[in-house]
Amino acid sequence: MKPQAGGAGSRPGVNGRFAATLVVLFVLFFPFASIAEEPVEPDREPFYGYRIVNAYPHDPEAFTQGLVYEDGLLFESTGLEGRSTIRRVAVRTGQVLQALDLPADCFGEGLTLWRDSLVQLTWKSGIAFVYTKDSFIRSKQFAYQTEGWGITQDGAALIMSDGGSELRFLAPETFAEIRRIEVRRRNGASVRLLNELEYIKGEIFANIWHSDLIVRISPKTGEVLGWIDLGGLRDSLPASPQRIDVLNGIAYDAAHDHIFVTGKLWPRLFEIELDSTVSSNVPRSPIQTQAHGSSPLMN
Ligand SMILES: [Ca+2]
Repeated sequence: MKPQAGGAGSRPGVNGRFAATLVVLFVLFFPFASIAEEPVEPDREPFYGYRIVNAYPHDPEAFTQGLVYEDGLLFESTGLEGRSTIRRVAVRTGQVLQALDLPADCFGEGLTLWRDSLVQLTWKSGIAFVYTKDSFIRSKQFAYQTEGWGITQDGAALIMSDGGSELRFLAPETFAEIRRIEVRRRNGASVRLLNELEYIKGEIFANIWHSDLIVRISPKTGEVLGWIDLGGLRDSLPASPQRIDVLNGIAYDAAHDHIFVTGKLWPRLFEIELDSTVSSNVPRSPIQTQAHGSSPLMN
């Protein structure tokens, strides 16, 4: 399809002040405890634009929770009890080439590749399943104490989110915690609801649950490096018999420096290219931050 601009381009001014006023009104009239909707500070944390390179079919029944790309194929984890799977998917057709059901009481979550294995989290079962990459034979499993949301890896450690503002670095062979970081904005506010993850060129990209935002994170410090607002992708989603749910799913094609993104029950998978220009657009999705220590919402 024809590439489209997204995100970048506008300048601050009347529109920015109007949007800021809307944010202020929102905070005044919806004073939820522990969640603060903040106006964007584009001079402090850059918003990066993007360009749609391609759009492909995506199974509208797939409640996408984890997404990984390798050699022209996607590996995908889907959620919901009784409907959770791990699957191998052809990018261009969206065809599911191979799928394995999870136990009916398990809710599939994040997914990552580790050498010749796939590691899949479950939401509340406290179990990570490990499969052979080629045949989906379940080779072992790990136990953990937190909720499982997203997972990726940096070549040395697995990196896991639990819906809060922390990311845990785990030993790939034992799942033992090595260290953890808290994701914080430059103003000190922690960023919660970190969901699906992808390690891209030395940064961690994370979906923020219930928003169309991806946050770019320093793996060393947890500092927010920037944002991408993918709300514009919804304009390119066709009508679907299913209720289209939230953005979720980030996979990286290093050979082309492109990113694949989709969402829960989305009928499209998008291939995008990041724009190096920094946008001052106010995002459609308010950024949710909270004081340290508050508990995450339900995934
Ligand atoms: Ca991913």
